[in-house]
Amino acid sequence: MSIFTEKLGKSSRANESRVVLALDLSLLIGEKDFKRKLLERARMVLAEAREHIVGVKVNFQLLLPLGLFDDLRLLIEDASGYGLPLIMDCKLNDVEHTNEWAARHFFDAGFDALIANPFVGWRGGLERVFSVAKDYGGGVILLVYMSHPGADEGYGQRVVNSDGGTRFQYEVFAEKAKSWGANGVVVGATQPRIIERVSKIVGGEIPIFSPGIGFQGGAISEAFRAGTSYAIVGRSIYQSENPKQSAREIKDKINGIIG
Ligand code: NUP
Repeated sequence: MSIFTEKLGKSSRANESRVVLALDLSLLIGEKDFKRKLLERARMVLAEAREHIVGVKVNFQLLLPLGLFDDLRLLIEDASGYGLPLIMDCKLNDVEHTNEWAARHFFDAGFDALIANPFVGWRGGLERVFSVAKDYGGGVILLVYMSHPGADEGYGQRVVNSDGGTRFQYEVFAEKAKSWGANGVVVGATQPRIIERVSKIVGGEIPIFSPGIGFQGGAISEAFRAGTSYAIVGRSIYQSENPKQSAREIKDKINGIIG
């Protein structure tokens, strides 16, 4: 078991939560003092929501303006001080030497896991990312089916098997997640039937992370009944007037479903 998986389990039990906070606050460049305000707001939302979440996911909205080894460090230190694992949503999608370089930077900076795109394949694609993650005790979470409508054009296309039959691309990716030793898969909360199918393939061995709740139209109840393990929630928490209360409500709703 990776250190990431252990840390995630521990914080989930401690906070009784299955909610990963997507901290995607954004301020426009040019707004006066925008970097300082962005960092302050992000730290404030995290401090408010911390007891009700299981981890934090960071995306370009914070990475680009704050910088991995600059101001973002303060947020990384906050999350780690709260015992919350940090996921970098970089969706690695390049050739090996670039992927490996990025992965090393993210793990060195204190991230516990990163998200990668299985479309690039194993050899010369993600193989070294998995081995670097192992060296750090970090996790790799694979995109299996994204939450937006256009996901059907790639993850949802039919692919031909060696025997001439067809199946869905996401079914192949769910199998790869198992054989590559992924620490999680992403399946959009907007696709409960696909969550159910992926859940059958990964068979409880790999947690399913589902973004797309609320703003993107996904429903907590349908996703968790279908097999989601953790919800990834951004705007419904950080845009709310009371992030603490919103995080708690989402957590309680999930706990009411999974019992
Ligand atoms: O399929 C995906 N859908 C998705 O929304 C994969 C993702 N990583 N995300 C991310 O999850 C998205 O970039 C954002 O950081 C978060 C969802 O945010 P929200 O829709 O809850 O605000």
